[in-house]
Amino acid sequence: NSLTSGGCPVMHGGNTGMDTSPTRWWPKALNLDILQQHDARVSPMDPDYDHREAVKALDFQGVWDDVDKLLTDSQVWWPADWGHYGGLFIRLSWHAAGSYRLGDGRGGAGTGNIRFEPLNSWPDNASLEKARRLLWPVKKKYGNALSWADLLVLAGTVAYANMGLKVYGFGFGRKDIWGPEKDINWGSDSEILAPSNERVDDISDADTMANPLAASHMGLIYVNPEGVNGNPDPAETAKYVRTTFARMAMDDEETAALTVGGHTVGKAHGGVKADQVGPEPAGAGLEAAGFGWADPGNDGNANTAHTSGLEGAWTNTPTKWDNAYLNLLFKYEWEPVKSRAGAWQWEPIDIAEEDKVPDATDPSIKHNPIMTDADMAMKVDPVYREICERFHKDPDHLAKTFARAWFKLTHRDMGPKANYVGPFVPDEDLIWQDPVPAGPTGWDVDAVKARIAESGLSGADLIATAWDSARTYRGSDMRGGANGARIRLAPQKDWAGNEPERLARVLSVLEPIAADAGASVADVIVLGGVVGLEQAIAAAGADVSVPFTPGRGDATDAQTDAGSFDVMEPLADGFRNWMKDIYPVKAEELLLDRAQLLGLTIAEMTVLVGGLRALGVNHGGSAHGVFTDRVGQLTNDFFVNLTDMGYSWHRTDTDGIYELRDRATSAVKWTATGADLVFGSNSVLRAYAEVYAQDDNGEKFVRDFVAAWTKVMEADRFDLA
Ligand code: HEB
Repeated sequence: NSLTSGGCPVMHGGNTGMDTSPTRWWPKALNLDILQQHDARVSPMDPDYDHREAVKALDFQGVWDDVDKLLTDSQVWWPADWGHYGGLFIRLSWHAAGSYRLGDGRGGAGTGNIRFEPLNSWPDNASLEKARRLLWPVKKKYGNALSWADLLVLAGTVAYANMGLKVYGFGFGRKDIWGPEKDINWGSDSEILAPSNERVDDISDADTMANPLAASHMGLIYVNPEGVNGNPDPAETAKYVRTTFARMAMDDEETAALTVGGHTVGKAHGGVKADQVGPEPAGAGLEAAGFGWADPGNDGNANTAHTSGLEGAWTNTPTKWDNAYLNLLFKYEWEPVKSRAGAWQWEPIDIAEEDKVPDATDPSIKHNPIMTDADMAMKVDPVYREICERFHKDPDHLAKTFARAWFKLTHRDMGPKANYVGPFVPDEDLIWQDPVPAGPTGWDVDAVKARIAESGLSGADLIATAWDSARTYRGSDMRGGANGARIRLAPQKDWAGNEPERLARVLSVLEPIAADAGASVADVIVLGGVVGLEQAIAAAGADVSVPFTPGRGDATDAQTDAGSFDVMEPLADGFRNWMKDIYPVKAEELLLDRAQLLGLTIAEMTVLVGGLRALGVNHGGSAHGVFTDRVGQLTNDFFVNLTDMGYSWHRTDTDGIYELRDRATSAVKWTATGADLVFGSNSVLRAYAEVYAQDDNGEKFVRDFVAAWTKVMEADRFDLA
């Protein structure tokens, strides 16, 4: 501690480094930071700034043209290979987008997070900080309307178009963040680039990699280019390519197209031995100006740059979209050799002079083309090989498949098409966008409310069904939610978390009501929640109405990629006090994770849990955490009783289940889970629970509950913005 050490005369009482967090002594305590990111105090923009509106005024063609000009405007401080930044910009876009994982929807290009740690300083992202610096004049010129997040993926798209690919389209509309994303678990590896063994159970089976991780090492976007744990063996690498790309929602054909198309342009950079390279940006001195990986061998020419340690280009036409990659891959036998920097790569045996690659600085010098172990996997793995042989014979098929896969790669975490802005948005609906048709709005809301109220469904039925339909939403990739009413389709209707029998019974009542009124089922499910809540509020003696905005649509089976919805299945829902199984992760951690995906604040999570307990909507009707004698009324009893010292808390023989006993009589009054008691035991959550337990906040509790509830119900209403 600088206050007590060394007698330094400078007052240093603030925690200004990363190593002095005041809570570091209790690493197992619940860390609520993930609910406190990107809030109003963090953003430098005016409070009324709305990026979704601002981006609409962007000069889209102007940005495109300016990026296009930049491609061949080589700068002395980072000269372009062959005078063309296309390869570098494409790698920037790909690494920005490629951190996405389907499992929890986190990662990806959507927030511009590659500008911040850890991604900014990951070894795999070396030199991409230079690519962003090259793009800065465009960002500076177009200002607020052009987010970094958009520019990062636009750059590679413009580059492909410039080099001759017919690109599929581009949507603007990504919103920047202003600091590291704290919610993403990138793995628990002991160090950056730790052996893959730390994240797989069985190194020969890539599918045993810890979920939802989608890279073979901490610090890489996908796989080790030199081979599994650095040992060249394309058949083994193929398994890791398949697993990591599948976890990013890419099938074999898309994966092959991306790999082939990616390495059709640009080069790898192995200037000096790895141990001579300077520290990454976050570890470098101030005078590095935000750059990292200083390379002592760099003499100011492009051909001395260092990035990955592999060295060379894949084709002899590295600034053109063409079929040269597959021509060379299939024409020659390849052998593993060490690059000048000491990395494993593959080079052709007995290559003809005309197939050699001109040097990036001096075209009179010729080099062997190279392949990474992952490129060789395209030839060695039988499935990839068959796909690549087809691409080789039919370059048009490759171009089309690649263009679509590139669009998916760079837009996958933007949610539905309603979030795309600008003139380059393709018309076609794509299944991975989870399309939802617009829903009717002209119907009589009050009449439908009356029919729901008379339908015989209980408040708990209505509230639980509405909650279940909406709780799948995840802000990480803007998928899920109540819109589309996919809860009535496979696979969701059969998820254990949705209590399939109860759900079928409730839907059989609500669907005819929707049909009669000309409303969507999606709207009527949410409206059912409104009816149930308003009854529960009235029963508690309060008078607060619950907002409702119609217009949700009903998706069809044909609009639903059932396979890609499997990852959306809730395996736990702390809001309904349920876990499908016993997991190594605690109930309260799963609750926190879900609250973050729903975009909730700590207060919103707290008020929702307490309110839902009082409403008696636990999964399977369980009584855990229902600390009230008037179940079904929207009261703050959960918080009042949680904070009441009249009860003592006890573990039971069942792991994760607790008892609350009356101190006077020792009688068991209630039972609870960690997702209940954490609101009384964790110091931060207790502070929030006390707010809602207070005598003066009974009405605030109801108002806050309704606001948080409505936020969840409308989380996916991008059509309203
Ligand atoms: Fe790549 C580059 C690896 C995929 C695109 N890559 C590169 C490199 C490496 C790699 C190592 C070098 C770097 C330097 O600079 O040094 N990749 C890889 C792997 C994979 C990949 C392992 C998996 C399979 N890529 C990919 C994709 C894409 C790409 C998918 C897109 C689409 N890359 C790329 C580019 C480049 C690279 C463009 C170049 C850069 C320059 O030029 O700078």
